[in-house]
Amino acid sequence: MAPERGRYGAIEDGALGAADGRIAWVGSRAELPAAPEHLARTVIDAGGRWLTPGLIDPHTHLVFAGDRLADFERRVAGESYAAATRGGRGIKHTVALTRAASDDELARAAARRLEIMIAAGTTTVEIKSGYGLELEAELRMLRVARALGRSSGITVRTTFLGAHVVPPEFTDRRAEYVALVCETMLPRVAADRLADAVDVFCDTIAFSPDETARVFDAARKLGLPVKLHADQIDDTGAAALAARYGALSADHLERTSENGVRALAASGTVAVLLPGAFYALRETVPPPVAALRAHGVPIALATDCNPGTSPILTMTTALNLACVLFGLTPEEALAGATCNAARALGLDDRGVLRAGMRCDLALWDVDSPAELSYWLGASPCAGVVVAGVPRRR
Ligand code: DI6
Ligand code: FE
Repeated sequence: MAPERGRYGAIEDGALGAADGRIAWVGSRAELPAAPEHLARTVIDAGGRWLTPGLIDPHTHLVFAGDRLADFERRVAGESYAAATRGGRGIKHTVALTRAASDDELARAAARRLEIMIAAGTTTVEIKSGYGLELEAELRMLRVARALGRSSGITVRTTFLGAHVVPPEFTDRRAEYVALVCETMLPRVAADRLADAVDVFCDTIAFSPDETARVFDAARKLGLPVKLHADQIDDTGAAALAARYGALSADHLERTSENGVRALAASGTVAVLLPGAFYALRETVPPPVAALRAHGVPIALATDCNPGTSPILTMTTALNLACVLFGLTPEEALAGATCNAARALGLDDRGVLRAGMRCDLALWDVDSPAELSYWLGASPCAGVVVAGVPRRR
C-alpha cells in the first residue's frame, strides 16, 4: 500500500523482515543483502502467498448483548430502520439487553465475534460504546472493549458513543440527556482514559447538528478527537459539521451533498463508508463516491459490525460489498481497509508495509490482491501476524 510503488504498492516475490514488533526491511527478495537464514533468527516461508498490512476495521459496535432478529424479520418484510427505531425496538432493544447483561456475558460474546474478525485478517479494530446510555453501562462497555484488546493481543481503539440515541427514560428531556453526556459521562470517560475518540449519531432519528456540536465542544475541551455517524438516513449537514470540528472521520455519508464532500476535503477528514449497513438496510442511495474521488477525500471502509443494521464481521465482506454496491475499485477497497482506515483512527504507524511501521500483517491464499474484493462468504485469510508475532488460532 505504499503509493510510490505503483498499483497496490505491490512487490512481487517480496521479503519482509521484522524486529521488535516493527517492520525492519521490506522489498523484493532479490534485493535482500544476504540469504534469509543469515539475516534473521526465525525465517517463515509464506509459500508464495500475498501479504498485506493487517486489515483495520475503523467502525464497529462489537460489544453488545443479544440480537435483533425480530427487527430483521420485520425488515425483510418491508419495515424501515427508522420505523423500528421509533417503535421502541431498534437500538433501544439492544440497549435494554446490554444494560441487563453481565460483564462476562458481554465480554464472551464480543470475544467470539472478534476471533472471527481476526481469522479473516483484521488486526486493528475500533469498538464503540453506545448501548449503555447511562454512565455505568457506558463505562462498562468501554472497559469490556479495552479488556478485549488485552486478551486478544490485537489493537482495540475505543470510542465513546454516549450520544447514540436518546435513551427511553429521557424521551421528553433530550437536552438533559445531552447535558448528562457532556457534563458527567464524557469527563468521567476521559478521566478513566477509556476512550480514544468521541462519536455521535447525528441524524433525524438520533441527535441534531446543534446537539452534536455541544458534545463535540465538550470532547474538544477534554482533548479528545471526534468522529461522526453522518448523513446516513437524511442529509442534516452532518458531514460539514464533522469537517468544521476537524473530525478524524465522517462515517456513512449516504445522503451527503457535494458541499459536505467539499468540507471533508478541506479538513482532511476521512470518509468511512459502511456498505454492510447499506446492504442490510436495503438502502438505494449510495454515498457520493464520484464526488469523494473528485475532491480527493480519502475513503476508508469498515464493517460497522452491529446487531441491528450490519451483522457483518469480516473486512473482506466489506471490500466486496463496497466494490459491488458502491463501485469502488478493488484497489480503492484495499486502501480503504489499510492505509486510509489507519488514518480514520488517527494511527500513523500502520496500514502500509514500510520499514518502521508496526509489523501487523495478513497472509492470503489468493493469486492477486483484487481477489480480496472478489469472494463473498469465504475468507481467503491464511493467518495474521500481530506486532511481529504469528498469531495462533
Ligand atoms: N448507525 C449505525 O450504523 C449503528 N448505529 C448508528 O448510529 C446501528 C446501531 C444499531 O442499529 O444497533
Ligand atoms: Fe455505526
